[in-house]
Amino acid sequence: MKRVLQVGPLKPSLAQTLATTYDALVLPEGSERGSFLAEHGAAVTVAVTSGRTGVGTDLMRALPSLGAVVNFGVGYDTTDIAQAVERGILVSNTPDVLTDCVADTALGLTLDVLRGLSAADRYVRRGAWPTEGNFPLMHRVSGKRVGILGLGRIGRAIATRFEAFGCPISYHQRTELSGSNYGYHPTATSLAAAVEILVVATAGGAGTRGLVDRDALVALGPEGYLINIARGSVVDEDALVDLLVEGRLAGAGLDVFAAEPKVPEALLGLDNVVLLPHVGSGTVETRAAMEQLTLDNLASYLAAGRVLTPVPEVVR
Ligand code: 8YV
Repeated sequence: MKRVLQVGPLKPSLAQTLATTYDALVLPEGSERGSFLAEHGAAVTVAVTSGRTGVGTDLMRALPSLGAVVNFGVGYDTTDIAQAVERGILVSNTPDVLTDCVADTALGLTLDVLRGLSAADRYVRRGAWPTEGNFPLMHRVSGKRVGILGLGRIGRAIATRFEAFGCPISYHQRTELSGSNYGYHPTATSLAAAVEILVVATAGGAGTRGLVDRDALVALGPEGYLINIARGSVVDEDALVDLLVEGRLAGAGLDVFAAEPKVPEALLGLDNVVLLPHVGSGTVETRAAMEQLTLDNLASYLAAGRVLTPVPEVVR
């Protein structure tokens, strides 16, 4: 008997399908968790979770029969991939279907920060236009030098959008792409030093933690903007806040933070910073596609013991 476990909150319609079609168990929070796992842990063969929650080290250990983690979201840094690989546990995510919306969000953040759209909207709403006059001049997006950290599916979709704005593109990631027209930089800091807008589009997790460190942010400089639609862990958030407060960065557009849903207090009063509550893929259309792909992965695992879109680490 294959038992499905829901781990963490999920889109309500997805949770509903898990309950009604798959009779899924739901992992409780807090003190009930231990007794729940003692009773049901051994029966669970597949966990359905989201990138926000994941199946971490201890939970995975408490599920000895686990064969698959089906993840709603492209990012899976909250799941213990090393243990999954070691135990032969499959892990799936939801790539491709969210690429366009996340890339659109990166462009939206860029336009908003450089042109001050949210700040100008606040200016109108607080009645400042008739009393204080014209809104200050802001900065042009078209033609700016853009650096992309992580030229995967989402990074490439962001790059092609910026190309339509006439922006020269360069990038950094571990390996240089052969045949790319974009300029390669061997480090995040050299990329940051060369561009006016640095867009973080790399996967989260241990391999990229703090990749955009204080040096990289200093290199981006007082005329430079940071856009992050990836994971807060990729950027040294304390350094980012310091430099923004000190005026040593021109601005930032952030959809992700180090300790969501906590947003550093010091950013709340800054008009050159746009803060979003992790909504990169948050459209009706994209979330429906992510839900369908999650259910397709689950059905495939239950019927055939394989997932349709495995994460690269578990592809055998
Ligand atoms: C989702 C995301 O909000 O796909 C991802 O990695 O960050 C977002 O699309 C999130 O994963 C859903 O839980």
